Amino acid sequence: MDIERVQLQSHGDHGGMLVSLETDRNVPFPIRRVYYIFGTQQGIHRGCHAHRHLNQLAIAVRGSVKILLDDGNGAREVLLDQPSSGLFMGSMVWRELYDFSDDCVLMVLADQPYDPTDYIRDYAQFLGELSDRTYLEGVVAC
Ligand code: T46
Repeated sequence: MDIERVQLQSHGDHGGMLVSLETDRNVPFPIRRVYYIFGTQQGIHRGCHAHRHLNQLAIAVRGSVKILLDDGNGAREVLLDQPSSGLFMGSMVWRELYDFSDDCVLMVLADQPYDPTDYIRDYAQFLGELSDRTYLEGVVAC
């Protein structure tokens, strides 16, 4: 699965902490966009889609959230609850976000501008596009 936990170095002392995000140092892509999600109500699920091309790094800079990740071959759940811990999510990974704490602020760095046509919002369509890709890769390999 094209996901990875990224441990972010914290700088600081008893006076406070600082985490720096830098392309090619601890962010594995050129940063083209930053957005953050906050004020999510209890019981709400966000996401519920995959991206055809987009790569992202998500960090719970405050509070916590759970993310279900599914690449069509299996699913796993990741808890983000530390500002020093990031989650890289590559393209063609279905994601659902839930159990947001009241104070959660989830910051996301992305390697592309916002593009609604990059979203796959239907799970059956997601599985279909995955199998199309697998077939085409097999053809190229021959
Ligand atoms: C993802 C998860 C973790 C914009 O105008 N610009 C943006 O850059 C984004 C991300 C969203 N929007 C608008 C589009 C919608 O009207 O903000 C509204 C909420 O977006 P969405 O329903 O896509 O939000 P989430 O929380 O379901 O998903 C977002 C990202 O879209 C997605 O890429 O991986 O956060």
